[in-house]
Amino acid sequence: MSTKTSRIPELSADEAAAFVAHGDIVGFSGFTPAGATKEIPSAIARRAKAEHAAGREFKIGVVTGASTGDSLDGELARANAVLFRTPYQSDKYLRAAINKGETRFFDMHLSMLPQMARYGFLGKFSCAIVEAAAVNDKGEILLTTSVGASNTFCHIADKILVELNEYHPQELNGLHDIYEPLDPPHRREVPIYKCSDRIGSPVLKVDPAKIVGIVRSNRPDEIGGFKEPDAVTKQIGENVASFLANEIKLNRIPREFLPIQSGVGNIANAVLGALGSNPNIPPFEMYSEVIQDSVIDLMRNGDIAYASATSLTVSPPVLKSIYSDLEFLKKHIMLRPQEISNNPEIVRRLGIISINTAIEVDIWGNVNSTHVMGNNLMNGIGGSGDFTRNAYISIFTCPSIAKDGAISTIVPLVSHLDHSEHSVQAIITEQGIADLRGKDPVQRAREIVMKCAHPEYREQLLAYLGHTKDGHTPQTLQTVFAMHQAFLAKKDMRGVTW
Ligand code: 0RQ
Repeated sequence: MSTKTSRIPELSADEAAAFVAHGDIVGFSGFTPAGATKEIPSAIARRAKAEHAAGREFKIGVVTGASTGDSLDGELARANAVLFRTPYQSDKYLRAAINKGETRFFDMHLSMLPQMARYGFLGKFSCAIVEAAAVNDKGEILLTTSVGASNTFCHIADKILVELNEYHPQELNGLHDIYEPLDPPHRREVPIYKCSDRIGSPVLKVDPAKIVGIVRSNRPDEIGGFKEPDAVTKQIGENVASFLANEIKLNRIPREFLPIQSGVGNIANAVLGALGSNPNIPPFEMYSEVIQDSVIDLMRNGDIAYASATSLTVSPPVLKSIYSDLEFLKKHIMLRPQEISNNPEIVRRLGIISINTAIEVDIWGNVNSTHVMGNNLMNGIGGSGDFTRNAYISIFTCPSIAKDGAISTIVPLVSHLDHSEHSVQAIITEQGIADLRGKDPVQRAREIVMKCAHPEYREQLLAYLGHTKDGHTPQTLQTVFAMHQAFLAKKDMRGVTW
């Protein structure tokens, strides 16, 4: 693409921030810290602080692809500049503001965010602020390490500010595939039949008249490293790998295997590592939302053949190493809008095996991915629902205990519900594998307690199950939250009697 930008003014970050007013709804690029804007949100935070110091209100609606980095969520939260936030976050300052009720947060399936924004359900977007590796007078924008919802934000916002980050080479051209479906009643099928199908444009095309300025930067994504797998996460990973290897043996997964979706974090990293090193699992493809460090290692070893996602969430040293071999990168990786990477139609068509992490799971198979003890938001549902509900096999992983055993992650009833028993097919902890397919509620409960609960909690949970024989799902409403109440009262779920 040409990089001629003589018609677009170059601005300082503070000049760009002046385009954003109190009460505006702003769509920022970024899906995880990958591809998130940095200079302009920091300048908006400075502006908010100055406005507050002068006794004026200044808060904006912050919409992104998913979580972002400290320069966006952290700085804006510390400046008390976030009126509302959606669809996902993982920043400790923002989380605190949300849990204190200072910032409104609504938790959304990530595939739905772009269409809800287009339908007008979230309000009028005044501005899109996106990070780019290149931009030109024709309104072509080459995105960086994520696509997220940037395409939609640029199409629906009144004006666009581009943060031109020279850290990212222009040779990235060819990594992205930008495709936005038409809205009902004109929508057609999304024509992706295998992970590597390319259906859109390598650059984002916008109305050039809407680009009001370019701010130059040169900064890596604010992505931290991962903890090395410990005994528990390693065991969870090995259990997932042996479950899937056995499914191949039983001819329930085709020999050539099916595409994998995997969440982010330390457990997901360990699971991918275990899949890669299991000799009974063939080299596989990923149709996922996030590509993290472990995927790149597995790709170099030939264990992962291809990965389609919406973000390249790798640590700066790993990104540097792949930027030194861009042809390898473009041969094996494609970044798509989150509306496509997480699209339920494609998940169902490709037969994706989804692997996500739970905070707690109940004995019936319901999963809580987002809240601690019913009240406090952790991060959000992210893409876990997009994949789980539509997967070929949907798996949730978690350690059987948290906080040194004071919490059992297996409980009589989840204190918040994100994924219901109807969508969840297997639960895997370091203790074992609960296969819920084809089982009624009582069979599922026995399977989960015996295979997945920590031995310290097994008797207690079985005693709950034996409490009543009433009904199809023999629940006892009077005591169902006794373990949670015990934790709130004495910081320990052990020793509850029914
Ligand atoms: O707390 O950090 O204080 O020790 O929760 O738990 O075990 O380190 O797991 O980092 O993988 O996060 C579900 C939050 C897991 C994440 C969740 C405490 C525990 C620890 C973190 P500490 P771990 P992870 C792809 C798909 C939803 C979105 C999703 C998540 C902290 O995976 O946000 O799946 N998922 N997206 O001690 C109280 C319990 C607990 C508990 C754990 N039962 N009660 N605290 N903890 N269980 C990503 C995207 O969509 C972008």
